[in-house]
Amino acid sequence: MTSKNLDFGTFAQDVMIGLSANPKTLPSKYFYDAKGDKLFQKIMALPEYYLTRKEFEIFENQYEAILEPILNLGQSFNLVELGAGDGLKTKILLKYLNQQDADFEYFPVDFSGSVLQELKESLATGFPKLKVTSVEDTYRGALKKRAWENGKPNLILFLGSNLGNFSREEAYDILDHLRIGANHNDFVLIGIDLKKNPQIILDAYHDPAGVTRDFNLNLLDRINRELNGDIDLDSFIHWPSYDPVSGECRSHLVSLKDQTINLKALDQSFYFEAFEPIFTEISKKYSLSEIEIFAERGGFVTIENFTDSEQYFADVLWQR
Ligand code: AVJ
Repeated sequence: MTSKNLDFGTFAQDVMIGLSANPKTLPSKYFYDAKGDKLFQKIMALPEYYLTRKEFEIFENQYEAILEPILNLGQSFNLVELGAGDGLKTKILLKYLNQQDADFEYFPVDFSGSVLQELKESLATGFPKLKVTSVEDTYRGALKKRAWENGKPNLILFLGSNLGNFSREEAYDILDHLRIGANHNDFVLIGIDLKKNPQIILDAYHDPAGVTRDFNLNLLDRINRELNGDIDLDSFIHWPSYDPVSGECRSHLVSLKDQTINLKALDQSFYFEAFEPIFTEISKKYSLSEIEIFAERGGFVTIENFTDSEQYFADVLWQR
């Protein structure tokens, strides 16, 4: 069986479980098929989606300080990236590491095979001598298998507020996997979206151009395409909300009417009451003090918190 078949099985199973639950849910990791990857690229270019630009600013202005601790080891090392995406920010690091003649290998990890393929191609052009080994897996799967383990120190990147896609409890579980997956003295750089004016946060997930709406609805479109569904996408609306207490931005798809959807590939139907929601994504925001508690509970020492000029975003550097 190929890994594609495995993914397909998992998607079918997870859709089955999610739509049978009350309240209904669908896992956000399934946003990222070829169409979802393209939509996310468009999201990153939206004026409202400040996250990417802010983290880019941090990297552009502070790459030397970010890389100083790993370079100071004076040894060959591994650069591991969980959720590599298009690698735009990472390329700033790669460029500097090349200038410094650093001896390292790059291990991009992503759940999307199409993303890894594109990344590999763009790296082959921009960084022809770079040793790249891509890992198609979930964060937890990759941290358990540790395809990069070769006795060298690791700098593990977990950028782009990807940790925000997990609730507090799940985030603790991911951090456990990180602690267990990292060796003593390894470094971890985590990109975290900070709590800020709630309007700014909500706007980032509710753009007037409707790109985020299409991104969210792609889950239903993907069900139609891959599971032979008959879902009328116009009968659902994209509904994000932000709770400034928990820092949770939560996205839903709300059924505008009483309806039954049929998924022929699963030989299943699911009934929706009018205005019944499907919970699709959490994008959690943190304060710097909450992050410090995370580091301590996770068994890491904070080396430095890098932030942008407006303190919208942080990249925190921890050592195991
Ligand atoms: C890629 C998970 C960081 O949560 O901000 C963007 C995904 N969802 N707009 C985020 C996303 C809606 C994004 N992450």
